[in-house]
Parts: sequence; structure tokens; C-alpha cells
Amino acid sequence: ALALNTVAQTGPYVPTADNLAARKKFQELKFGLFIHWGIYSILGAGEWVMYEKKIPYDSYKRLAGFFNPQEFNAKEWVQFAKKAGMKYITITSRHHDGFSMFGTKMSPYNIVDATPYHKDPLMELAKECEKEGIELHFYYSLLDWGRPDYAFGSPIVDGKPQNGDWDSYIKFMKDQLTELITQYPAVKGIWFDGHWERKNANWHYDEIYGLIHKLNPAILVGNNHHLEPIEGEDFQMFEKDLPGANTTGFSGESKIGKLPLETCETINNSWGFNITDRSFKSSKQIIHYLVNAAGRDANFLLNIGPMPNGKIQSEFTDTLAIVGNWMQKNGESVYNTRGSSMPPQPWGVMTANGKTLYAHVTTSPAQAYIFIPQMKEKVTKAVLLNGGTAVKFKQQPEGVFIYTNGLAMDPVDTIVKLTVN
Ligand code: FHN
Repeated sequence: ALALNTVAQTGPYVPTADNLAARKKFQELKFGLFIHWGIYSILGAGEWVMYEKKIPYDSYKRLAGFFNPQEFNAKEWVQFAKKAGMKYITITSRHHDGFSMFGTKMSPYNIVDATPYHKDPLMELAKECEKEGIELHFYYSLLDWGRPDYAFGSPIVDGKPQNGDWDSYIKFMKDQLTELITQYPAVKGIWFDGHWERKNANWHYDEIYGLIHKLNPAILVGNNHHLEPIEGEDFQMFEKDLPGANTTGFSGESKIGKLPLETCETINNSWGFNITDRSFKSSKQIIHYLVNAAGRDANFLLNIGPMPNGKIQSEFTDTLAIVGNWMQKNGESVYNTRGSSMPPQPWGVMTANGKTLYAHVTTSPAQAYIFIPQMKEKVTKAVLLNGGTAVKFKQQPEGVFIYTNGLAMDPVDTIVKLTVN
């Protein structure tokens, strides 16, 4: 293990063939479930509750003693995701509060050793995901509010916190990542977060990413650092933003690199369980976000915060059952597609799967047609995906006019399926 811990990357990162295949597969999954779940869920005020309510770390730690999610059932969660049409799950293995939601040997502050539950829900989930063909990614926080070696709040000098023990913290992370990658089946990705808290620190990404890819070259590494991709990463994520939209104002978010893309967004306004947050997004809003992401060549990772007992609240299951029904009918226009080269239009976006294109009309056009600019291929056929009604079109050098007058428009998304040659 010691040897592995000192692995550093030498030279530029060259993804293996397995890694490239994993990236391609990932891009085809399109829709994933993001889960923020931890001892903070007990307080029902989101995952930042310790920081926001200024709860001293030692007091906050007591929550572990009450965390006993007797009703957690990995099968239920995986079936919930599948029913919603989701193909992968990204779950918090450790958030900023530093509590490990898995059976780590690297710290006693974990769900198996520090709670009355005494079981490892992430192992259950990983086994269930493997069984059901759902890919699993682990969210992993770089930021830690409690560990003395991290020394939260300490000024950064020469890439390290002035207090604390940075080398020990980096080693701790590498040891935990080794556990996550080598012990949990179905794990396909690591999703880092918290970089932005210490922008000037030397995070030793060369060593950390190098270690991950040494342990399993196909693991997809992503980092929510709000920067352009760093050497060694395999996908680029955008938090609460469609790629290129940059509505959150995080610096660098608008620059889209060459890696597979993912965007995450919350189902209400919270990541972790929040009992007062009732700003639920509608199924239509979720479908639109998903379609808009797909049209921009990005996966959509939709977040929920399960309750402390392990159950998912009914508002989420109800909405996502509707999304799942929609995906069952219209999934061919999303899964396995890639964003088309056409930039988003006032009426919507396009997705493409080989010679088949899908125009997603999510905003009814003011005129009696939609216009698809820059179409190089020749359109040979246009039908409504739903029902197969033929759709009139006219192709001109500057683009294609699709006539929508007389068509039964769908209030959520009218999908015109085009065949090109
Ligand atoms: O601070 C976290 C937050 O709690 C949550 O995990 C989100 C998910 O994208 N990321 C951070 C904010 O950038």
C-alpha cells in the first residue's frame, strides 16, 4: 500500500482504451441520480448546517450517535432511480463535515463505527448497483471542516495550511480513495468537491488522480473546482448550470473543455435533506433541464437529499415517476444521443444518434415553423416521435424549416424525429 500511496503521475495523462470506452458509455447514460446523505440529514436543514448554524465540531459529532437509518433499503433506492429513467448514481461518500458514510478504516468517524446503525449503506448500494447495471460514482469532499490535519480556516502558505499537517491529510484522502476504489463493486467514478475553499493549496492532484487511475484506469475522475479541466480528469462538471450558461457566476464555468460533460442541479433548492424547502421543481422543469443538457452534449445529474431514516420523500418519488414515464416513451431521443452541432435555438435543442436527429421543441414557436440552421446532411424524413405523424419540412442551403402548424404540440416537448443521410 505504501508504494501505491507514493504514485505520482509522470508526464501528461494518457487515458487508457478502457477509460475512453468508459467515457463514451458515461456520455450515453445521460441521466443520473445525485444523492446528498449524511448525519446532517437528521437536522433537516441541508448539508451545510454545521457551518451555517455555527455548530462546534465536537457538538456536531454527536449527531453520529443518533444516525440510525433503519429504513434504508438499497434496492428501493436503485429501483427509484431506475423508475425515473436514471442510469447512474453519484452519492456522497464523505461531505465537508468530514463524516464518512462508508466503512472506512482510515478514521473512526464513519457510519459503521460511530453510529448505532453499524452497517455500510454504500456497500449495500454498490452491490445493488452492480446487480442492476447501474453505474456508481462516489462524491468525495476535498474540504474538511473538522480534521486537525486539514486545519480549516488556516491561511495557506506555500501551498499548505500554515497549521495542520497537509501531507497527512493528502495521505488520508489517498487511503480512503483506495478503499473506495478497491473495495466497492460497480464504482465507475470519483466526483471531487471543495477545491474552491483552498484555491491556492497544492492539492497534489497529479498524485491523487495518478493513484486512482493506477488502481483502476477506467475510473472517471471529475472535480467540481469551477475551473477548466485539470490534467488527469476524465469529465467536466457544471454545478447548477447548463454548460456555457454560466448563470452561477463561478469563474471559468463557461469555458467548455474537450471532456465529457455533466451538469448537476437540485430537485428543490437544497442538496441535503431540507425539511422547510418546498421549492419543488416540476416534472416539466426537470425534463426541460434534461433535454437542454442533452442538447448541449451533457449528462444531467439530478440531486435529492434522502431523509435521515433512509426514505426518499414522496414529493420526489411522485415527480420522478412522471419523469420516468416520459423517459420510457421518449427515451430514444435522449439516451445514447450526443448533442448535435446546432447551437440551442429559441424553440429548443437537438440531439443526435447517428443518422437520426431529434428536434426537441420545448418552447412553442411564434411562427408556424421552427428553423434548424447549418444542416449539412440531407433530411429524408421527418415524423413526430410520438405517434409517427409525418411532419412537413423544406430544406434550403441555409437550413431546414420544419412546419409545426397543424401539428399536435406537446406542452412538455414536441419531438420531431429526422432521418438524414
Ligand atoms: O458545497 C457543496 C454543496 O454542499 C454541494 O455538495 C454541491 C454539489 O455540487 N457542491 C458544493 C458547492 O460547490
